Amino acid sequence: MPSASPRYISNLTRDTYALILAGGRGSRLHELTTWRAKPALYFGGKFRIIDFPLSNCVNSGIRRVGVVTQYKSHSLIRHLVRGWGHFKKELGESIEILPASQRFSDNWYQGTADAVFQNLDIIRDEMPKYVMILSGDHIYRMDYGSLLAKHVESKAKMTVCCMPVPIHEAAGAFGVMSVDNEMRILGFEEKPANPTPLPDDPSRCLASMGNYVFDAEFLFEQLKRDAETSGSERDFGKDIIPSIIQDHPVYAYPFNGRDQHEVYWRDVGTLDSFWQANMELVAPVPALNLYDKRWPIWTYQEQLPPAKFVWEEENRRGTAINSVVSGGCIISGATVRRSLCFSNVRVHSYSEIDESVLLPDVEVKRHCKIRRAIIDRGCVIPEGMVIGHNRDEDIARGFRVTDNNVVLVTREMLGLPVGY
Ligand code: ADQ
Ligand code: ADP
Repeated sequence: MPSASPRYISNLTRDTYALILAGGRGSRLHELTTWRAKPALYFGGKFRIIDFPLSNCVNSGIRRVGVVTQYKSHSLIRHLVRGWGHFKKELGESIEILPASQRFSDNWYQGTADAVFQNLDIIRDEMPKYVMILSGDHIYRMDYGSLLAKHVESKAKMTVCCMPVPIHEAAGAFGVMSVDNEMRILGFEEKPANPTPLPDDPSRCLASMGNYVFDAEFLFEQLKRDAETSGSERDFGKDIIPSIIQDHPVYAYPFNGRDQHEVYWRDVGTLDSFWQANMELVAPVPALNLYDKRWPIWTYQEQLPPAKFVWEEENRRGTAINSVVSGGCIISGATVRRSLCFSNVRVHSYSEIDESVLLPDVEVKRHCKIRRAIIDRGCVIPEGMVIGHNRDEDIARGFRVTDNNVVLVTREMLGLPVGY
């Protein structure tokens, strides 16, 4: 007998429409998001960031999803069409791409609430009982079924996912809330300079993850009211939440990870945090489990030959240690340590790669030395180039070097034509 699937479709998830907000600019990722929106950014050896909320939806049994796009959406849309285009309308499944199409006004989406408001008719057509609004920017595994169950059980009109975060990390970065013993939200401030600490832990506060569940009718009413309110920035964190917590039951839902063991949630908003979060994955036992068959992370997968390691002679050993290497890669006579090689990466003889993230289609020619670097898609690193060993030299070459000495190299910086 096959074992019962741990994934299930409950009435709650069936009655839910999820809207993933994927329009963010991600400006602190600099040249890495010049050509792609942050949710389209590569992550973890073969994924894109958007694959995480999308996989959470599918694994939780939510099969009706809209993805709201705006900024530099070409790469994102291509990925969605290739990787997520197989949903079948006849089976009640759909993934719809909702671009800022200026359908109701001359404006692009203003805040996050406006991005939802401008798609109200599309959501209404689906007649969901619950609408889940998810950030497309974060890496985590979460069973949205438990969140929906809690939302219904507490008779909330809106539920906000939250987690305790050190005060210094939350200040100016997250929405921060205070709650009563039942987790009803009593106060909410969007990105306060001085967040209110938790009553039992002065070093931490309760931060919003930017993921919300609404009773559908309540959401529709509030979005209409907000659209008629002058001075509103049309944003969930700035406008909607603070304006409803007094008169309506709005609850906080603490995020516990996929299975209570893994409280992993990352906002890879900067080059340093992007590099760091990728590095965490090459640890012998990473905090994020990508190998859990019960919670697969789905993505677009090109048909590629297996990764190959060529050891030609004693001083040309093709090896990768504590690294992840994707399909289509050939590591020939080179050493790769604590690094991630995305699809189709080539590393040639006598080169050494340490603590680096090599995005798809990168080629490293012979005799290169690369350390603490993010090499953008399609870069060809010329023979003998040394990266990440001399800060001044890297800056002089036009590479971007962070305060933490992480080096970003793009095709443009190498003088290669863009638009690979
Ligand atoms: P931020 O992440 O700073 O704070 P925002 O920049 O509005 O809020 O982005 C939220 C999500 O919406 C992101 O996934 C982004 O890509 C997307 N997005 C932003 N503007 C959009 C637009 N016009 N159209 C489509 N998509 C858009 C929010 C909350 C905080 C919370 C943090 C957690 O406001 O309260 O603490 O998320 O990261
Ligand atoms: P290097 O500069 O390290 O010598 P090469 O591109 O010459 O790099 O490739 C070295 C080795 O990698 C080859 O001898 C072969 O074993 C393997 N290799 C390269 N390309 C392919 C390929 N298309 N299919 C299979 N193996 C390949």
